[in-house]
Amino acid sequence: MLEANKWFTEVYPKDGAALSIAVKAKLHEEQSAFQHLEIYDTEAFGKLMVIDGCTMVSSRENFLYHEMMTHPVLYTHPNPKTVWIIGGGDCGSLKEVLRHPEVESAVQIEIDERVTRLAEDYFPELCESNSDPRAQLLFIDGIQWVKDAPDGSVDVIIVDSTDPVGPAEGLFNEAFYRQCLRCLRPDGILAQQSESPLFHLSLIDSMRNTMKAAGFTNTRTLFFPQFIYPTGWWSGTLAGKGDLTRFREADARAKPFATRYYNADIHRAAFVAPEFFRQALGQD
Ligand code: AG3
Repeated sequence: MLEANKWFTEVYPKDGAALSIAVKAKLHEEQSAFQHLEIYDTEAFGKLMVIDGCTMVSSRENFLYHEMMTHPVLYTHPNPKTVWIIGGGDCGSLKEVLRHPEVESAVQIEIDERVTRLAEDYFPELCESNSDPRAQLLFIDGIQWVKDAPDGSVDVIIVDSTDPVGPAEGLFNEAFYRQCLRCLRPDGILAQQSESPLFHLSLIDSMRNTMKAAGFTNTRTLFFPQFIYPTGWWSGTLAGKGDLTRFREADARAKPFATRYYNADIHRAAFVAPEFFRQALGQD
């Protein structure tokens, strides 16, 4: 018999499903100024961070998300020198971005400083590049940051947010995308986590339409597994004015750092859309 209190469960009420992870102990719990934060020690997934009841990061498999939210967009961009990460407080995306030697500056703009402080305590491996001289960690509202930033001041913006409810809601609308487009240089690319292709197809559709309404000419969605997120299958969506099928393949094949999921063949494969997705949303 399994005891109820041995399990962390995230319920997806609209989808008639739930995910449970066996836990050894709850290590931390607090209400920050923005959200409810929990850290668990789990039986099989290492540490687990939960925000407002939603799984965010596990030690065992966060590499999938963090590699796929960073390397595909950075090897699509012809020459990414400056990168902003909106959200991403656990610092996992920042760490992957900084593996690229051509990146000269990476700014993480996280609204909730407590997420980063907890990551430093419980996921130190994600924070190991925080003291890189190219890194800047800001604890301010990303929406305000893009509003205030000068035109054409960044090459890649990565939106590494929670689900589009609560503090992250304003990161999925036309006004935000317009500001991102204004801040991007001509070859610039916006990359945003875009939820589950199976559960959230209409969200992905509306994100892509909203990106286009904001002035981006091209969008492209990529797919990757993520066990702890709804359906275990996740996506990221790129938006740009340039050709998003470009790929610095030779650079990706010769990447000067190790990865556990991403490689040049995964890059090509990840952008291949399943049939139901193409039928609903079109080819790109
Ligand atoms: N950001 C996407 C998390 C979405 C999870 N949703 C859920 N469990 N319902 C993850 C942040 C990693 N840096």
